[in-house]
Amino acid sequence: SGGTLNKSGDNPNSRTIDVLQSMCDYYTRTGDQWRTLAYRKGINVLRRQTTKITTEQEALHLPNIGPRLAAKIEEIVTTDTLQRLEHTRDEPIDRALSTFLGIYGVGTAIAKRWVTQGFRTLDDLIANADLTTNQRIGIDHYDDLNSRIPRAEVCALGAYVSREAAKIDPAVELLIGGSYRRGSNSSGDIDFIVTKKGTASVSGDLVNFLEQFISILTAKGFLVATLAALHKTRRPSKDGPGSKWHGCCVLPQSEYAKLGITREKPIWRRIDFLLVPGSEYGAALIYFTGNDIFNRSLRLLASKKKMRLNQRGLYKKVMRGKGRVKITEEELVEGRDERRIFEILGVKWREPEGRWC
Ligand code: DCP
Ligand code: MG
Ligand code: MN
Repeated sequence: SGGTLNKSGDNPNSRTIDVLQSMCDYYTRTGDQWRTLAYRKGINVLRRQTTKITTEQEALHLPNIGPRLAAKIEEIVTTDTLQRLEHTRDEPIDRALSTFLGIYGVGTAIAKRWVTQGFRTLDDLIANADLTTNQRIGIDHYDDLNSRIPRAEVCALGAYVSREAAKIDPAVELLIGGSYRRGSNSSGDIDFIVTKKGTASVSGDLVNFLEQFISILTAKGFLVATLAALHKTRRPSKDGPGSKWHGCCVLPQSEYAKLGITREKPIWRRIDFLLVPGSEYGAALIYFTGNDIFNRSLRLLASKKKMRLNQRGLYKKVMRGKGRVKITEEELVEGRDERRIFEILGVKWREPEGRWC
């Protein structure tokens, strides 16, 4: 299966996918889990098509696409939109929810609370809501943070960051995971996996590196906001979120110029760093490459095989203990090697480009 087909944008069904995705987002907001799932499945099937699906009949022949979705696909192709979707635009509460969910870090609970409190617009929030620092950043840079980053810009950001990293510690390796590694032609953010060969923990070299790196990149004006600060003293745990830093960055004008783009005002981009010891690199690669649905199905498969997969490794449950005292413990099976984790799980290797669900 050719991975390039998955890049939304150069897919012949990209307009259909976009409209269905908006409809899917609507059903997610209204809490309609059944329709949300049906749309997600349908979208993923369309993503894999190499030709444009134009009629209800053609759509019906595809797996996971029922009569209702098939009719919607034809409606999108012939009218360029969906009546049902247009109707949602007249629902002020849904419009408000949709706007609020676009604020970084805001989930359904907060968005719904604001709606209940009578807020409908970002200006309402700025004027009257109790906002955290991050929510304020998310509102002040709403348009920037809601625009996708073109692949070429992700590349440029990656090159800049790697160049600066090498000046501090050339043995530190940076790789861009997330949708970029899956081959997407645009990304919501830039996900850096930061590792160093021979490390079994992030404390020491890796944490020291990132601490220094953040302060240098901030001084240079590349990093412009911190959304989740680096926890240096986090106790190591099997499930812990790991050492990460979340924030915003701007590509220097000179780097934009190299791309042939002139910008009066630099665009704020979301950037994440995840610190990973060499011993956990494979598991972290799987987790941070995603997508989230693919990760969920791998974890489910692991649990069916009496194992557990998380971003640190693949574990198996073992029974220990003498006499009547039985203790179930977890033993690391594999953490370092991405391919080995697939093998042990009994899953055929999938290139990152194929990991869309
Ligand atoms: N991830 C996950 N479960 C979550 C959040 C993230 O498994 N709830 C994993 C899978 C994601 C990866 O982390 O692919 C990176 O998270 P992002 O939110 O950055 O998602 P993507 O990079 O996949 O998409 P986008 O282009 O929107 O950033
Ligand atoms: Mg991402
Ligand atoms: Mn991310």
